Amino acid sequence: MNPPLSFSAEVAQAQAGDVPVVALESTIITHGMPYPQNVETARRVEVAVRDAGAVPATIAVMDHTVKIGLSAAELDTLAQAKDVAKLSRADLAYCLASGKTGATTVAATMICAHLANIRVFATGGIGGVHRGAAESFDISADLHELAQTPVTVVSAGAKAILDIPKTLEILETLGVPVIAYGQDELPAFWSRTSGLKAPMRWDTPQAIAQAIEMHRILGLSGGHLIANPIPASAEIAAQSLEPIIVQANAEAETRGITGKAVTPFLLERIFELTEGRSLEANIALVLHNAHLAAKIAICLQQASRNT
Ligand code: PSU
Ligand code: MN
Repeated sequence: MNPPLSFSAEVAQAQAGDVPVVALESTIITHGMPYPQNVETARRVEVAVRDAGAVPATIAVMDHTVKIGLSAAELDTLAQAKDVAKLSRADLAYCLASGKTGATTVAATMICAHLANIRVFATGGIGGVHRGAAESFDISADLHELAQTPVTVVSAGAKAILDIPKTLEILETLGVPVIAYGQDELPAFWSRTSGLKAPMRWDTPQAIAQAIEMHRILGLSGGHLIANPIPASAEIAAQSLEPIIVQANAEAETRGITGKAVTPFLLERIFELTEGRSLEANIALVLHNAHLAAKIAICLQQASRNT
């Protein structure tokens, strides 16, 4: 039996015609942003991918099927649905077998994208090592997925709510190439700076595509993490955000929030504490990542034609 994938007409047509496809996750819709901004953003991200010359495939689990590309109606239903499961590697088969609706995190989206033959994926920020992980052991499964599944994830760096130095250490241990786009410093999601030098840097989508292709030719497992700095016009200065992040993390601890609930809780509290500014920045950076992901997907297709 083949994996239960169902392709939207747009994605099926793109793949048949050799048009590059960019995967998009759905946890950002169900657990990362409030309604209606979540569905508005999801639509705009799809448009950004098309405008850059590729085809978007938003991925989610519905009715015992992995949807590779959602219809407008499916996207709308998902964005308003309550009790959608947040799916990582561990939950994917369970959700499919049960027939429940599930939104895919970075890890699960990578798995589904790979099954669907999609090599590039755009999101906001990946999960990573949480602050206080020495006690809580809270390290996102996204990091291990990057080590084993050959999909390039275009993000705005690791979220500033995380322990970014430890996140980089784990990525290094796991052998995941982390590439900053167009600058030396690793960006930190809402801001362009993190105070940390990125392990690698490239300045064009062509160069990124060539490196990805070489990784594949060498037979190396896993994906790439591309860290694309948020546009300067949309950034929130790291210093102004830091006290809010500290407060949100402290509240999560006091309230005993653990596991999958941590990241959604922190994002929501930061949204409230910044009076919506964090959401505006989040939307700007996802759109920006969608554009770069489409450009990389186009170059990757050209690069693999030549090898
Ligand atoms: N980036 C965002 N918003 C989000 C997420 C990422 O801008 O909601 C989601 C992604 O789906 C990511 C997940 O994979 O948060 C990480 O969750 P955890 O920390 O529980 O692994
Ligand atoms: Mn976690």
